[in-house]
Amino acid sequence: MDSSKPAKAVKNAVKTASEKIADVLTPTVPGAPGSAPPTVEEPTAPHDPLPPKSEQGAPQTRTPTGAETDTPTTANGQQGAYLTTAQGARLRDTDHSLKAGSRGPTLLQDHHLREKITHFDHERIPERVVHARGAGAHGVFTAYGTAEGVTRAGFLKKGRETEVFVRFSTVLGSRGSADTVRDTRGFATKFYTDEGTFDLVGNNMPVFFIQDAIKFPDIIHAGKPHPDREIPQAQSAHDTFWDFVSLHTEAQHHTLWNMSDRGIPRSYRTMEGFGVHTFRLVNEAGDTALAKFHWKPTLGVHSLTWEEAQMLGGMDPDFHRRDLYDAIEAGAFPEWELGIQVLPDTPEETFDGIDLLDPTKIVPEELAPVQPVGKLTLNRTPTNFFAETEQVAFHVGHLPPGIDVTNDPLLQGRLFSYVDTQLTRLGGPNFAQIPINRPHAPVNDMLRDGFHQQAVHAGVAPYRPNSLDGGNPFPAGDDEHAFLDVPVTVAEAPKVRANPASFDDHFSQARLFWLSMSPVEREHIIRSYTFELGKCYHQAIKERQLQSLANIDPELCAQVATGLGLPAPEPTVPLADVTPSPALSQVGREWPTDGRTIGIVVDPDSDLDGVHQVRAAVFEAGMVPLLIAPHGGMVGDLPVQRTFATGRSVEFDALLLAGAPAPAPDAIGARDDKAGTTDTKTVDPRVLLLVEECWRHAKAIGAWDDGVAVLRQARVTDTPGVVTAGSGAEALTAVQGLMAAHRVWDRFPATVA
Ligand code: HDE
Repeated sequence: MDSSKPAKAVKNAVKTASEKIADVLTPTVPGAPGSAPPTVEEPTAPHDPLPPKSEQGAPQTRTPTGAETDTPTTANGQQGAYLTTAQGARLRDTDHSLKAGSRGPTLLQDHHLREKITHFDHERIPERVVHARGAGAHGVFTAYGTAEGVTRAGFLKKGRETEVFVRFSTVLGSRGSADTVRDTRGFATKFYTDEGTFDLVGNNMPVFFIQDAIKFPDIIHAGKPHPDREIPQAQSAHDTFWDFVSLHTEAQHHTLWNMSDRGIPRSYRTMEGFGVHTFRLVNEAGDTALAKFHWKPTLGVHSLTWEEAQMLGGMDPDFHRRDLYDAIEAGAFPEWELGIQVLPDTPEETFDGIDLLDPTKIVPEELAPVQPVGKLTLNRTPTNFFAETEQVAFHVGHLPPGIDVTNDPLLQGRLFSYVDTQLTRLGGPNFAQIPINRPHAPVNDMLRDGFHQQAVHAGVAPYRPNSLDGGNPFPAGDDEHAFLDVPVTVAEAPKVRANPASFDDHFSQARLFWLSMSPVEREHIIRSYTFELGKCYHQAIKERQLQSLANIDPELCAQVATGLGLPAPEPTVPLADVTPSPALSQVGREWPTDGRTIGIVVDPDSDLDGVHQVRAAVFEAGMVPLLIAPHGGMVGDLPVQRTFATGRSVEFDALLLAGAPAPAPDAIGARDDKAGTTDTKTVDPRVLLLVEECWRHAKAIGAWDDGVAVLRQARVTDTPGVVTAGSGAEALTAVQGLMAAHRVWDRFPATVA
């Protein structure tokens, strides 16, 4: 099979970048539902289903056993112009049940009613026990060829393009929970390689709470809502979480990552991803190496502020999925480089004293550089959430030849869990035949029958050895790209329930992480611990966690203790003498601003020509302008996206002010709480609130013309990151320059060194 074919199909299915740019200059902002604008009157002329939106993709139309079909992906969707039953019989009415007279009763013979309601009654499937809340996208992975020396995996050969599906997720929350909660994020990638599917099921943090899979139910039970009241939803700021992590101190390193800005990403597009475990690579010659996988986002790693995250939980609980879909629709395709840290495969399975089987440990990049091996581009949104994002089934055991597992005891347990969970979640053993899960390699297993079997297997001998089916299927060797279970020597040892002694070090790498943070990142960590522990009811739990903080760093402990009103304990272990890893810090560099959102405040008296130019320039820069005005509809000939009533600062990465709108008619507390009182204000109070919040969240703010008066009234002129300019173009240039650093960090000097 031509391995590059799937990727070509991806390319054909999406618009080229220049077509996208032409689109956005039209100009439109992303997010409108449906592929054609609706009419006011209900349509009555029959026609075929509308096509999907231009940025939407769908799983290839492969057969259940992996064969290409050359059928358009829309063939999996509804067909024809007329309403039918599930069996294809056309229907003339779906608005009334069949009754004995118009006043009833309803007749049991109404098979259409029963089919419709019965199917509806069974529309839900169990949500994932963890990572229930997620969003996915299709894309393509292009290999650089730089991994060819260490792995025989075909999809990593130079220039090879492989279709992928990625699902991002939070861990703790239910399927309907908010995107922006403080939590670890899942980053699971399905590579449809022509040697079998490879799933890299990772997180946005490189370490895990536990070292042994047998503790997974414990940590998840502790993090999920309390079993009696079922609160709180999707968060760790509660007693059971802190009870567990303060007792099970191997969780401290991961907990510190969660308390850092990594726990509240700005976007899925600005997250790193990590395979977490050490994997074993094997090359053509049979040589092995140990490796850790990393995803590096082109846009850099960026986070929300804690207040933004909390506000977004209410204002826009779908913030991250909306951001992902909007960015793809706007042509700002999210990109990551896949990198590997290659480590010698020694019998000790350690590197520079770090136990590579311990998933609570990282290997600092300064010790083993991350070598880029390919690029991932997400370029299509799903056509149907349930069919694709909900039904996609990842498994750490989906491995291509050239990549194998290690004895990491967490990974070993996962190898069991991921198939097991799908049996309940997807209703039987044939989940690999669901379109999003179908491999892009020929499937010739001897698995048969079961619920929802979609393959029509021929032959009489699904067993080996056989002669009745001519001996088929045949075992493959190295020449036929067979998967290789690397013949690692297992030392003779007694059966024990125990960890190696090296797993006992629970604090040194947590300290390494703390010491690698910039001052502002440390401030954020202090406030997270203080907030989360402040939400716990029991003092014993807070005291116990403070002890762990003392063992990580006395200053961190002292600052959190002050916030909690408790004494700071002394360390009970010697503080580790570690070398910081600057690569762990998120701040201090500049990154592209593609796909970022700029709010522009306008009113009919603003410099509308200037706004026109700025709006076009924002689109041209690959960002999204959202006009915020006193009322909906149009201001001049400009379409309004948000009003002072519907918009909120947290939606924007930066703010531009083109005018100083007087209080609008709805700027009264009774109509809009945000307005409060207008008694003393000449500018609409919602605009002042916008400025205040953007300022508080260290966002770049620019104004020109009448907009400058707003800055004065908000008392933020002459503060860092607030620009007054002679024109809209000038204001935008300055603001975009500031956005490259993500936030105006020097607006709030840190108090800790
Ligand atoms: Fe998972 N995990 N996990 N996990 N995990 C699942 O599989 C499990 C672990 C991760 O978007 C489940 O299909 C056990 C580490 C992601 O569909 C389940 C253990 C890491 C996703 C499961 C772990 C992860 C899952 C739930 C300890 C980071 C979402 C539904 C041994 C490296 C995938 C499902 C998606 C999902 C079990 C530990 C990442 C129950 C038993 C470590 C990103 O099988």
